[in-house]
Amino acid sequence: MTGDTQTRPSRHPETEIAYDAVIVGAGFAGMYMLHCLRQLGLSVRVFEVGGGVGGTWYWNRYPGARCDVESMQYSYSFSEELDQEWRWTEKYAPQAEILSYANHVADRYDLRRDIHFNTNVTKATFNEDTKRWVIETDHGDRVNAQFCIMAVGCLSAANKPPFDGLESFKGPVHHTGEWPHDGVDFTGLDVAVIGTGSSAIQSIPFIAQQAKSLTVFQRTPNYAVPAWNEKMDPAYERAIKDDYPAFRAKARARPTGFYFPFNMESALDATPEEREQQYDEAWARGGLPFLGAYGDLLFEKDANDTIAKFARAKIRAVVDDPATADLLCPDNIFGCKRLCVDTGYFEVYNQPHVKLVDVSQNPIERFTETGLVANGVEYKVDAAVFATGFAAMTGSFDKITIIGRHGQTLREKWRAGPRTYLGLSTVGFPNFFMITGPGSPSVLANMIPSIEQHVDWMTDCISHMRDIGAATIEPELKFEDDWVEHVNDVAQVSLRSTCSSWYVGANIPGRPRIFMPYIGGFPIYVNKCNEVMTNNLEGFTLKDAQNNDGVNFDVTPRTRWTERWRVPVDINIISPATIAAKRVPVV
Ligand code: N01
Repeated sequence: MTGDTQTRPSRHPETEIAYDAVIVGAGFAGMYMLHCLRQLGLSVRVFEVGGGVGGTWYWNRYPGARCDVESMQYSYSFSEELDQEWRWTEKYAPQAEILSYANHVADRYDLRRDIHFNTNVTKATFNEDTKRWVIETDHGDRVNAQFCIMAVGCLSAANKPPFDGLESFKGPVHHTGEWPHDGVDFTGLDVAVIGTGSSAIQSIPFIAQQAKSLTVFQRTPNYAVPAWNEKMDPAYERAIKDDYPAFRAKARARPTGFYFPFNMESALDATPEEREQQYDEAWARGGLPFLGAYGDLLFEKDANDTIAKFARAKIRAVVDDPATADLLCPDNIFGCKRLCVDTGYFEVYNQPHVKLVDVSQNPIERFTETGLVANGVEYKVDAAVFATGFAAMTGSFDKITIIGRHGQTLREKWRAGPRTYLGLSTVGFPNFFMITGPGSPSVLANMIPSIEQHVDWMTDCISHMRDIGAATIEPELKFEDDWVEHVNDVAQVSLRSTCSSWYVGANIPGRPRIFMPYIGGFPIYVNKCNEVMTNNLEGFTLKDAQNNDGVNFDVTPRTRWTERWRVPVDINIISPATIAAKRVPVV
């Protein structure tokens, strides 16, 4: 399978260098973590497997890739100057512009000098004697650090199904999450796309423009709402920039961490005519906010049925061939899998050179030298695109051998599913932090605020540890167990816990089924983190270098960084009243 082909840097491996912190990954999380730790005066090394900054947006360069959170909200909020100076050109930013933004931030804050690119962290081991992490890379680096911080991304470990015969296929195979930097020219080629998730739905219209023929292999159809993307409206941009902090604050108070209009009424209280009008209006706004048409869509099956029916009718209205339209219509919960946002996706199937193949009943059998076989038919193709997603949330951790206390690996600990305290840390792995780890809102919220909030919390935590002379911090088992239970309990409130999605690890055979992100809403979660901080890091054990706990540690941490995350809760999903009413839009 092709992918990023960067040459390895000609640098000497770093051996036996002691850092205060090592950060794994230089996406938006690793970059901001580096920026903050520098301000504390820490020495930091970042290792990044890619050839540049940007993480997800460095790798996912497939045609049509763009964010489906509005660009005015999908950016760092830590600097008013940065907010004011950067100008987005479209309502929803394309991948290249988001990557330019990441590079702009890296330049502005001179981040690259502490980052080693093209370097894959292979192993991280906690040394119980020195209380330091030893971090090893495929470049021969072996450094140690007090803190090991994982900024590895939630959707970064590509899922490449091991189809029989794949190695015999003569044509190129590209995964959307590892797209070649020089682009791919499909002109005149017969192309197969496997998968119909967000990446497929964004890329298929572009691939269809070039390919001689395009065959899409669909295991599960997906709902998609039009983006109605447009050039940035300068008046809208001005209005937000006139008081960006107030706009950011409004967004943080929402369960999703981004702002959009929504209606808290029940879909079931409306007449069919009222519902139709409401859905028409929400559809006209487009994108993820469509789910805000009513408050109970993700909580009441009967309510969800009404929006699912509306969305299916939209598909049938676009797709000319009724049999193809039938195949494209999902019959599962609307928004149960991550909702897709499209531009001209369903229309593609009206083009004579595009064909949809249903592999829901019988999986793709095998690849041959010249194509692939499904339902007993060989489809001859020149190139294949795997839009097959990711080993979500935990896949990037699994790729590294992470060894905590008593030689326990993280893989072993998480064999039955990830266990964390607040998605920030995990028992048995002292001084090991995860930015947007499983058990935090992460993928259910706006990623960049989720990242910033975690980084700010960690920065206050590390600053506090230095103030009081603590050598290690580790969560306590009871608190971790309670948090895992709470994450599960809250998930049960939502219809999202009921379907086979990557949220529960169901997209890849053999993965444990557990709802991984925290669905209770961003502000509730943020306030919980703040409470833990001000309650003297409740649920964590801090120890000094002699392994004593509790000595001189009874000092309330300062909250210099987390201060900006004291947010009101606009909607509270986890109060008993909300659970009873089951009403909250969560996208
Ligand atoms: O991956 P996916 P993605 N045989 O897992 C199919 C974010 N994102 O890269 O549904 C045949 O959603 C699989 O089938 P099934 C966003 O959070 C955001 O598209 O498992 N098919 C599915 O159709 C998104 O949710 C943006 O039955 C196989 C597809 O491959 C997440 O990333 C853009 C198969 C994978 O879909 C992941 O999206 C892009 C097999 N063996 C992504 N294995 C935006 O911001 C898998 N499939 C807009």
